[in-house]
Amino acid sequence: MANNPGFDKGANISNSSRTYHVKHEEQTTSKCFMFCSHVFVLLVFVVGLVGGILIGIFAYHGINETTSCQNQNNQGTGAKTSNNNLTQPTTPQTNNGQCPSRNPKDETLYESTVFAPLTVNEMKLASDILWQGSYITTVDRTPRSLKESYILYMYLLPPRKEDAIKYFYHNGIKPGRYARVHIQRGAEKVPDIMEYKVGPLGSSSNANVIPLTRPGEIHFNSRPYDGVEVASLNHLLDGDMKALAPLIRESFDNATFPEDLFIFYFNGPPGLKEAERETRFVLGFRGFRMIQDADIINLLPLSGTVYNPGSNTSDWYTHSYYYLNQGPYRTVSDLVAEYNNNTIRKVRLPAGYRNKLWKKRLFFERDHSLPLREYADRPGARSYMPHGPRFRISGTKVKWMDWSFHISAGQLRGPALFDIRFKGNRIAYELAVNDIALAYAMDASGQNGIIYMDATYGIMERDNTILRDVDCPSYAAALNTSYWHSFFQKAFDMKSICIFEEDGQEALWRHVSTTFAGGMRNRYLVVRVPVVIANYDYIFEFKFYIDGKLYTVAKASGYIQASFWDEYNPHAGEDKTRDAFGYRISDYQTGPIHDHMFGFKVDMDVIDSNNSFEVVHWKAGDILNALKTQSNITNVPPYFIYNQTRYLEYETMRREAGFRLNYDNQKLFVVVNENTRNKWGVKRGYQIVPLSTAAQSLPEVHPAMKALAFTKYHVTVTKHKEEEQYLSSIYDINRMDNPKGYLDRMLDNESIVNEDVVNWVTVGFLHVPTSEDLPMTVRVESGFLLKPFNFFDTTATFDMPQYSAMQGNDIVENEPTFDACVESNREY
Ligand SMILES: *[C@@H]1O[C@H](CO)[C@@H](O)[C@H](O)[C@H]1NC(C)=O
Ligand SMILES: *[C@@H]1O[C@H](CO)[C@@H](O)[C@H](O)[C@H]1NC(C)=O
Ligand SMILES: *[C@@H]1O[C@H](CO)[C@@H](O)[C@H](O)[C@H]1NC(C)=O
Ligand SMILES: *[C@@H]1O[C@H](CO)[C@@H](O)[C@H](O)[C@H]1NC(C)=O
Ligand SMILES: *[C@@H]1O[C@H](CO)[C@@H](O)[C@H](O)[C@H]1NC(C)=O
Ligand SMILES: *[C@@H]1O[C@H](CO)[C@@H](O)[C@H](O)[C@H]1NC(C)=O
Ligand SMILES: *[C@@H]1O[C@H](CO)[C@@H](O)[C@H](O)[C@H]1NC(C)=O
Ligand SMILES: *[C@@H]1O[C@H](CO)[C@@H](O)[C@H](O)[C@H]1NC(C)=O
Ligand SMILES: *[C@@H]1O[C@H](CO)[C@@H](O)[C@H](O)[C@H]1NC(C)=O
Ligand SMILES: [Cu+2]
Repeated sequence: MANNPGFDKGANISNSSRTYHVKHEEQTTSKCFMFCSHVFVLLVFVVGLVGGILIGIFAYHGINETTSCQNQNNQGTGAKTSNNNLTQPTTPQTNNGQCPSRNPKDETLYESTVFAPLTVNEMKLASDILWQGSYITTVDRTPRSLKESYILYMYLLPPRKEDAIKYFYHNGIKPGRYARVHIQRGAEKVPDIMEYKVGPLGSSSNANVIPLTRPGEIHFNSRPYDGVEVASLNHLLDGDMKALAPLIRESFDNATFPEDLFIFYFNGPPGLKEAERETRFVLGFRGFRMIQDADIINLLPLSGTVYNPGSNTSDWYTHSYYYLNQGPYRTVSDLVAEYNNNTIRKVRLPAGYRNKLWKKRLFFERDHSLPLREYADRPGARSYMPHGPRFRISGTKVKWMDWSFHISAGQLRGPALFDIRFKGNRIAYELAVNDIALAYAMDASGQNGIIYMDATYGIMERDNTILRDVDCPSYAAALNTSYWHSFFQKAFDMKSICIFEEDGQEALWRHVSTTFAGGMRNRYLVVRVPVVIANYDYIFEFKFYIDGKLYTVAKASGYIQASFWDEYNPHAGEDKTRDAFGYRISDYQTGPIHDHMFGFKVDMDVIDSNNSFEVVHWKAGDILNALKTQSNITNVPPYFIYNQTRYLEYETMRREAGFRLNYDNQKLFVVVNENTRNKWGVKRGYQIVPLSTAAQSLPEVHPAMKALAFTKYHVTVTKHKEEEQYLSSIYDINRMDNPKGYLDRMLDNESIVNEDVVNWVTVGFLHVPTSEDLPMTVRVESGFLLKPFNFFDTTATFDMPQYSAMQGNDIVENEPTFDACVESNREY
C-alpha cells in the first residue's frame, strides 16, 4: 500500500526474553500518549496481577499512523514497453489502472504443510494435552510462582529427516506434526526443566507426551530467565531500592524508582556454574518514560548481584553492590553508609538530564531543526509487480522460478528453510538460523564480560510483526508464525515473515561486445524475517537467484547496549575519549566492544543425502610442486614463464572437522555428490562461501568457550544425526562448567565420505560502537552464499527470458513486455 510507513497491528508482548518487563504498578490500565508534532500513537497496555504484586507487562500494540498525510498515488511508473515478441503479455486485470494483485498464498494449507511453524491452535492443543496430563500445575494456567510447573517454550519439532525424505521422495507416509515443549518444573521436589515431544497434533485422541530429557538432566539453575523470576527479583529488590532512594535522587538527576528507573537483570549468564544462579543487575533510566522497552543504552553505574538459585525465593539475597565501580559492598546498607560518610567517589548528573533522554536521545525522530535535504519531501524510487506475483505459497511452501522450499520457524532458534530444491534437484535439506552469540567487554561493574547466546532468550519469541513498506515492499506477501508466551501460558500470532520478488535493478550477468550485447536483469526471491531480541533488531534474509545461488544474510540494527561514561574513572588513561573497551559516544555513555556471531545449520543435500565435503586449497608455490600434486613429473616443462604459480590442491575430508578462514591459506568449501557427475564428468557440488566475517578471538581457556564453540569455526562439517539438531544448547551458557550440547561435542572423528554431511556456518562482525550508533546503530551485515559448483553443465539461466541483441540493434530477445500500472494497494 502507498501509506508509509505502515505499522501492522498485532499483540506485541515482550515475553521472558531480555525485553521482559515486570513492574510494581497498582494499576491495570491502558494509556496512550501522543506527540503533537508527529503522528504516532503508542498504545500501552499494562496487564497482569500476581500474588499480591501487580505485574505489568507492556503490550506494545504497534504504532498506527493517524494523520491523513498519505502518499500520492504512485503514478507515472514509467513502464518502458519493450519491442520484442518473445512472450505475449497476459492482459492484466487492472482496477483503475492498478496493477493486478493475485493473492499468492493459500493459507488453508498451513497446518498440513510438514514444516509449517506451529500455529496458535496447535500450541493450544499441545498445552491442553499437557494440562490434562498434569504436567502443568499452575492455577488458571497463570504462573504465579517459581514453585509451579509451567510451559516455557513451544515450537515445531520437525520430523526425522529420514521420514521427511521418505515422504517427499519415496511415497512414504506423511509425518505427523509434533510440538517440542520446554516445561519449567518448579513444582517438583528437585525442580528442573524438562523437554517433551507432544503429538501428533492433528487430533488429541492419539497424541502422546514423550520426554526428550531425563528428570534432573537440565538443572533448574541453568534455565533461561522468565517473567515469574523477574517478578520475584523485582520484589526482592524493593527494600534495597527504598534504601537507595536518597543516593539515587542525588546521583541521578532526582530520579525515583520505579518511576524513572528500571532494573536490568540480563547481564550475561546467571553465574558461571550449572548449579548456581547469580544474577547481576544494573540500574537504568526508563528512557521511554514509563515504558521499559529495551532501553539498555541508559544504564547507570549502580549494580549488584542477587543470589537466586532454586525455587524458594526466601533463600535469595542481594550482595556485591557497586557504585561507580566502587565496591563490592556486601549489603545495600554498607554502600549507603559509605556514600553518606563521603568516603566514596560520587557522580551527580546535571539537573534536567533525565527529561532529555526520551525525545532528544532515544526516540528516532527526525530532527526538525534541520532543513530537509533537497527533494527529500518527495517520495523516493519504488518498484512494483506489473503482472502480479510470480511466486506461490501453499501453506508455507514457496515456489518461484523453479525454486521450491518450505518455510519453518520456532521461537527459540528463529527461521528455517527445509527441502530446498532448484530445477527438480534437492540442494539442501535444512538451512536454519540456530544461534547468535555476543560477547562484550567493558569496564563496568555488573556488565563486564556479558555474554549473550540469543537462542537462550528466544530469537523469535516476542512479537516480530513486519513493518510493511519499511522491512519489505508493500507488495510482499506475509506469513504468520506463532510463539508461546510463558507468562500468559498462551500462544500468539504474528505476521513475521515476508516473501517477495525483488527487482535488483542491475545485471545478473552481462556482456557487451562490438557485435552483440546482452544481459539479464537480476531478480531474486527474498524471504525476510526481522526479529527483535531486546535492544537489537536482526534481519534474516534468504535470497534465491535465477542462476542457482542462494544468499543467507544476517543484518543488525536497533540500539546498542551502552555503559556509563565515568569521566573521572581512576584507571582510565590520559585520553578521556576512549578506553580499552571502546569510545565515548555521548556525555555519559561509552559503547562497549562486542561481536555478533551468527550460527547457521546448513544441511546440504546435493542431489541426495550421500555427499562428501571437499576442501579445495588455493595454493601458490613452485611449478614443480603444483604439477607433482598430480603426477611424478621431475622437470618443469619449458613453457612456464615463471617459477611460481598458483594451483589447487583437492582434499576430500575423511573426518568431521571445523575450519577457520585464514587469508594466508585460502580454501574453498564444497559439498559434492560423488555419485553424480555433470556432463563433463565432474562431481556435482555446491560451494559454501562465507561473506566478509569476523572471527572469535577469545582464547580457549575462557570459561565460556565450550558453550560458544560454534563461534570458533566459520565452517564445520559433521555427519548428520537426528540428535544433533542445533549447533548450540540453549542451556550451555548458563552451565558453562558443564556444557552438554555444544558444537565441539559433535566433532568426534566420524567418517563423512559419501555420508549425509551437515555444515555449520558461523559468520558475523565485530562491533566497536561509535557516535553514529546513537540512537540507532549503523546497520551492518554478514552472511554466506551457496553457489552451484559444477552442478550444472552450463550457466543455469538460459531457460529464462533475457536481453540479447545483435549489431545494428536487432533485438534477438527480451524480457516479457508489460503494461504500466499503478502500484497495487492490496496486501497479502
Ligand atoms: C516476432 O515478430 C517478428 C516480426 O514482427 C515475426 O516475424 C516473428 O514471427 C515473431 N515471432 C513470434 C514468436 O511471434
Ligand atoms: C525532585 O523530585 C521531587 C518529586 O519526585 C520534587 O518534589 C522535587 O522538587 C525535585 N527536586 C528537584 C531538585 O528537582
Ligand atoms: C525456603 O527458604 C527459607 C529460608 O531459607 C526456609 O526457612 C524455608 O523452610 C524454605 N522453604 C522450603 C519450602 O524449603
Ligand atoms: C567514615 O569516614 C571516616 C574517615 O573519613 C572513617 O574513619 C570511618 O571509618 C568511616 N565510616 C564508615 C562507616 O565508613
Ligand atoms: C496472522 O496474525 C495476525 C496478527 O496476530 C492475525 O490478525 C491474523 O488473523 C493471522 N492470520 C492468519 C491467517 O492466521
Ligand atoms: C547412500 O549411501 C548408502 C550407504 O552409505 C547406500 O545404502 C545408499 O544406497 C546410497 N544412496 C545413494 C542414492 O547413493
Ligand atoms: C609415481 O611413482 C610412484 C612410485 O615410483 C608410483 O607408485 C606411482 O604410480 C606414480 N604415479 C604416477 C601418477 O605416475
Ligand atoms: C627459476 O628457477 C631457476 C632455478 O632455481 C633459476 O635458474 C631461474 O632463474 C628461475 N627463473 C625465474 C624466471 O625466476
Ligand atoms: C579418527 O579415526 C581414524 C580412523 O578410525 C583414526 O585413524 C584416527 O586416529 C582417529 N583420530 C582421532 C583424533 O581420534
Ligand atoms: Cu552490536
